[in-house]
Amino acid sequence: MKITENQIAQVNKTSLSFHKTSYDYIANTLSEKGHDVKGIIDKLTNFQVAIPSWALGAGGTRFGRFSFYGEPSNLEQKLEDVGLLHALTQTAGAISLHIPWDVPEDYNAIKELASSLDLKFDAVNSNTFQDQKNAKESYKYGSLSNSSQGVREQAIAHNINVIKIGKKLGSKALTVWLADGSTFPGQSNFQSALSNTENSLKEIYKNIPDDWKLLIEYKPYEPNFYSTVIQDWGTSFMLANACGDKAFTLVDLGHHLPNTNIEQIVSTLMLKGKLGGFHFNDSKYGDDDLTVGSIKPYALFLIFNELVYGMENNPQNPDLAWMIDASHNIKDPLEDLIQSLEAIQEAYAKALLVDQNSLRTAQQEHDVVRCQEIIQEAYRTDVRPLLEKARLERGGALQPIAAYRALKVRNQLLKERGKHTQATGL
Ligand SMILES: [Mn+2]
Repeated sequence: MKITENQIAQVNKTSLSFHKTSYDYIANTLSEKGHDVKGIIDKLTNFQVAIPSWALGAGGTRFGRFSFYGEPSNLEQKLEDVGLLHALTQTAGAISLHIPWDVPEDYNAIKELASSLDLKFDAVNSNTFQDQKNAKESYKYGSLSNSSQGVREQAIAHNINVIKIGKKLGSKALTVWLADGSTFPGQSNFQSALSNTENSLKEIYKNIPDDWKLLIEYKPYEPNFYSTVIQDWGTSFMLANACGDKAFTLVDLGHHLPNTNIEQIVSTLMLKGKLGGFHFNDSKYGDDDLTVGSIKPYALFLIFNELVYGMENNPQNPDLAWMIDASHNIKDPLEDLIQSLEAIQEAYAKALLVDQNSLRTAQQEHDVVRCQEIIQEAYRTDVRPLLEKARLERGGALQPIAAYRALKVRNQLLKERGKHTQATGL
């Protein structure tokens, strides 16, 4: 299934007049306050977030999985789904593949399909947290950190193979997330596990092309419940430094213990030029993988405030790889992703409204109340008409969820693919 610009234009007709009224109001108000509204719209238009191939099916928990039907069952259909999201939102212009779930059979055909849908290939992801069929070694007790050299070598070889696949597709980064760690005290020697991981990452790093990045993701717990080898940003930062200039830390919002000040982590890493990638989701308790902005929208805004500050003031930090890394246990995955994309754009737009000069002055004058007023003035602005305008200018839907429903997308997918298709993923 493909959504045409004409279909979207038809659906947009019903809300065009309301959009004009609300956009004119906010554009005039912001202009009067000295904001460059066109500049903000341009930034929103250029902000593209990758969709991971594993987020297109119903997620699940270890207790059960409830399909939403019509799920993509092969790589072509996964690309089609991201194409649908991109057509509606104009902000999902990339897909992030997971190896071995998404190894293309025909590289040229896949690349052609992607370009026909206006999609790029974002970071490729390796998988050493599951055993693959016919694998010689098992990752039960870790991969890059494993005390067995044979296991480490298998995991390193897998990552090098993922780089090769990514190169053929035009991808520019490898993301490594390890499930390595221990579940019981005494099970693992912390120092050996960390040294092994560092040495393994250095071997992988040797194969990172010059125009690529190695993104090292961290997580405090789960699937191991006592220790994780790369447990926090500090460990990831240390390993990235040990590897070299092309290695960076990747921040996943859900990979923090409750109440961690993530915006400060973002700020520190950007100052040091070592923030390479970002995974969006939201959580109440742990790595809940909920819709972005559904639980803590203010925290998301504060994080974006630091990202915007870093993008404007830290030329030492490279462009970031943005991706949604969420699960959808009980929602239509595509609707959930649309909501996440909207929340990301909303937080970004609000962060762009923070009056950085006034904030700097208020900070220097130690006017704490004024500092808060400046931040919250931006947060309280309803920026949704700006998002609508950015989508409209690129031929997207004014109201993507409403359009998705009006065009009966899930019904159509169900008809084309059948009820019981199942996507690979988490
Ligand atoms: Mn992640």
